Amino acid sequence: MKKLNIAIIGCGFMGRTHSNAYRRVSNFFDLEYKPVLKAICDRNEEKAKGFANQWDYESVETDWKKMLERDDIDIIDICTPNNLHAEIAIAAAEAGKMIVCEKPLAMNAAQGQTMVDAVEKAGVANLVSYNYRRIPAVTLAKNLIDQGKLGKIYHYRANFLQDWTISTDLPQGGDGLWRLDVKESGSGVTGDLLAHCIDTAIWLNGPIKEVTAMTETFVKERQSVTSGKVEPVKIDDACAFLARFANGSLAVFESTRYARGHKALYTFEINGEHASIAWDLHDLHRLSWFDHRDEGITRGWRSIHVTDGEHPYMDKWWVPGLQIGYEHSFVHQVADFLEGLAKSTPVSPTFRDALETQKVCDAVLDSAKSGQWVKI
Ligand code: SOE
Repeated sequence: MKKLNIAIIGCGFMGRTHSNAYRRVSNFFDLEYKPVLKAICDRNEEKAKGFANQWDYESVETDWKKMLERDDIDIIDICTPNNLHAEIAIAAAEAGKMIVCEKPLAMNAAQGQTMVDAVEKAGVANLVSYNYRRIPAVTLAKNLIDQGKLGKIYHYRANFLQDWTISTDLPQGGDGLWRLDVKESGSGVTGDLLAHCIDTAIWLNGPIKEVTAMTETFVKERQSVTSGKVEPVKIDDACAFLARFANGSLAVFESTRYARGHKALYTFEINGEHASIAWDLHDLHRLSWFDHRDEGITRGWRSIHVTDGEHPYMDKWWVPGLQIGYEHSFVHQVADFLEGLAKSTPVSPTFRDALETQKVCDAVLDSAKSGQWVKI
């Protein structure tokens, strides 16, 4: 196995999911490359040292620019708040590093375009972390659709519901809470949660042509962790939009952080001429399937326990019937990326693929402002 040296920037939740993926991938997948946790970077030195200790990183940096100067780093993995993605990715591309970037690609599509230009000019491998594609039940949905089993698709429906920002006492900015500060996040649920739904939707059902949206900011002011002052909240707390796909199907998308009782309820349902598919992140190892071609007397919704060796990725794990979970989607993502490197083929979603999602997010936010349908 050839060693591939990884440097992650950011020790938050995503820094952990990515570290775990690089650590475990070679134990389960037969690959040409073996990731080595070479360096971890965070502005907060104590935090970076603690993280390095826990995950066994060989070195610590507090300035990400130092990582780019190092010859012993092959992949820069960006797990920072969204406002840093572009600057780091462009500099990393210019330094000739391969790049993995957390979603959403950028603060907006114009910025995303500069990132696409940079990686394509430098010719470096690149990937955006839309991990839900690589949950076996979701990949199975993709395979069934690509085999034409649903026939013509009429409807796409997706939700991503949370409830963690309902308290008016929650401040904005800083660790974890940067998602509430528009200067660091670019948007609220649209870029954070709907971006996942849009990425999956485009992957499963093709391009989105136009959207009409509404957004709401329920809590108008929050204390800023950075300034200490009460400042206006400029993100979308909730967003709902309608969309038309290029294949003629109609879609409804909804996301909020104010759905009391829901922590991370990502669901989608697709209705085709012959069959329908439904999936739910809280039951992620199952795919619901209804096939109108089944014999009438036993026709009904089936719940497929996606744990068989024939199911996507599952032959790499345990034995049929035993489940895997959320963190494995990141392991699959790294496995696919490393396989792409071995074959010198781009692995989706590349920066260019993720730019499509970013364009839809921009159109959704524009439509919510103008009250008009917006074409992508
Ligand atoms: C927000 O709570 C969040 O952590 C997102 O940032 C992730 O992308 C999503 O997968 C889970 O929720």
